[in-house]
Amino acid sequence: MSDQQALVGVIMGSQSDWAIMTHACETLTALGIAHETRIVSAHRTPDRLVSYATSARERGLKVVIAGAGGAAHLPGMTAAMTPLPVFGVPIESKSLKGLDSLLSIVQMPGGVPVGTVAIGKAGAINAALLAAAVIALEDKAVSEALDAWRARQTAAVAEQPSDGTA
Ligand code: RP5
Repeated sequence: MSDQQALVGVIMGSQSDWAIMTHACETLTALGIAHETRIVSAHRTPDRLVSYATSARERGLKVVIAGAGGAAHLPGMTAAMTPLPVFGVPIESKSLKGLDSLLSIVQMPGGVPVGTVAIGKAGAINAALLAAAVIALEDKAVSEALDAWRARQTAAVAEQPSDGTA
């Protein structure tokens, strides 16, 4: 989807976050939503963060998904510098299992919101689905793709549990 205008910016604090953030991108791709990916660290590349966040809206992005771990300032600092909706994905950290990431991202002061999702893969997928829901408000194709995705998910749930031998 690199030939299309990206609607969602998927950013992450480190290459090490990609194993989780790739699930956000896979979900966006499944829904036909053009997106871009960047490594943007609040601590290691602060100038890149300022440039990315302050230009996000004028470049045509509609939503930013930001994943970070540990002292996870990336989503909050991004939200401070763009009026776009920002969804924060807490990455599981080695020392505190992502609780540090979660609290860093979710505890924003009133007035600077970050929509914070679950730690790890589930959060990355759900951030993409939330981004899709925002875009679907004004995009019929994405709205239909999201409806179909949800219908497939529902259809995949068996009525009865199985022991796996059937
Ligand atoms: C954060 O520090 C990143 O988002 C990452 O989750 C964490 C560790 O980064 P690396 O030391 O693996 O580059 O900024």
